[in-house]
Amino acid sequence: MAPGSTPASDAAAGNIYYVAPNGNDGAAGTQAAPWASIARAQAVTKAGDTVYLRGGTYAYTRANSACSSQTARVDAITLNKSGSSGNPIRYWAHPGEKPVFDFSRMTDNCRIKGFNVTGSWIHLKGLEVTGVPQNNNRNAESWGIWVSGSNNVFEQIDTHHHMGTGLFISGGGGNLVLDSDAHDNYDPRSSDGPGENADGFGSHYTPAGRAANVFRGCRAWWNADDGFDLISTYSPVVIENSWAWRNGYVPGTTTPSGNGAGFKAGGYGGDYDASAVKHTVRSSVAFLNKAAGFYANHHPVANDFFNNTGYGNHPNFNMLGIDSRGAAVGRGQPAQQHRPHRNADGEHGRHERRVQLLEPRHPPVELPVPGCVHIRLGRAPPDRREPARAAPPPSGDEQCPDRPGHRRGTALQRKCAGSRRLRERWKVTP
Ligand SMILES: [Ca+2]
Ligand SMILES: [Ca+2]
Repeated sequence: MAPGSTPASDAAAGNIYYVAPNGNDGAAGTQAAPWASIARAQAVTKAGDTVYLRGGTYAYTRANSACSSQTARVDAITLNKSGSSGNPIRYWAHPGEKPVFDFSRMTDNCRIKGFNVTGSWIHLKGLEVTGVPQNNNRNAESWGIWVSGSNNVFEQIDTHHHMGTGLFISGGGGNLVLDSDAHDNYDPRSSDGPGENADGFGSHYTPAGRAANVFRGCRAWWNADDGFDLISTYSPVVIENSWAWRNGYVPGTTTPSGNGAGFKAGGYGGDYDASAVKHTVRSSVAFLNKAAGFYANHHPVANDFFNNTGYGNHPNFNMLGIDSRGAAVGRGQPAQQHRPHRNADGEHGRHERRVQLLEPRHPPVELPVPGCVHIRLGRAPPDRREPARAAPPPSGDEQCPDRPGHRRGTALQRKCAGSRRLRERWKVTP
């Protein structure tokens, strides 16, 4: 198919191009003759165009510019061409395929951004992003995906095993992070100490008056610092229908590492800031995080924490705020929060929550709403040096409210299929 032709079945109005690991940047960018790099695609695309990334690994060994010092910042990929409202530039996984951007062999001796998204109205979908390193110990962290543009969409992104935060919004507003995962991020060479800055998702430094950045349907686990972190930002952030667990540990272990909050919703480094805005965390779940599940982090105004569930965190909810004199003060009462019950003997009883932790997402890829979430620890208490245990397969009588458009039988069939894979991955004995 030649660039410029648009199949009637495709929603995109603009041109369609192709990039593949075995492509050639001197080629035509067609399905039959794809380009090799996303950079080559960006040079041609304009608002409304779609670039399909074929499955396979796109391995990077050096940034697109040189380090000017050991503390300079360089990018493997810079997305600086913007789409427009209603006509984003789309960089999408080819349907049914998994493009993997592997930055683990980059050797640049300074701070590295895997993707640096400075443009706006860009839509990334279905990409796996992994392995951004720290190649010296003079910086706080590197970053998997850095976002300073606005009105971008990051959908079905799997960002993991970076020496820094998985997806870091810095200054942009109106971005949507949708149905995405950030996990196993750990910054062992951080100048602040090992593990101190590798969050799953972050939103920081956005000036006042911008549209909210939104995280919806996202999962953050086994990040060395926090699952979600909203410190030092001046426009609101909304986190909803999202999960955070096992943050604050060296990935894959229960060795303590960084701060370890599940959802760290605001704050300004412990200082009172009169420009603070209200953030919202709702319909979300935090469990087995090293520190608080839901944490206000000295925020100067009361955030909205609605309809959240905390289990096995330390503590589940910490609404620590700060007043104008700098004194510690409780900021707001979380509404409709839930802490699963324990029986008197300490065993986790019938009201415990059970989660299919790492069940692959299925179309549609939204996470279950909390009314359908069940956390179960298995027989191992959370402080043993072994991974969190996924739940055994659902019993036949498990009651989960159906989402609109879903039949219960179909949902349960998926859960049972997923739990077999979980047992292998987590060595769960039913
Ligand atoms: Ca930290
Ligand atoms: Ca953090």
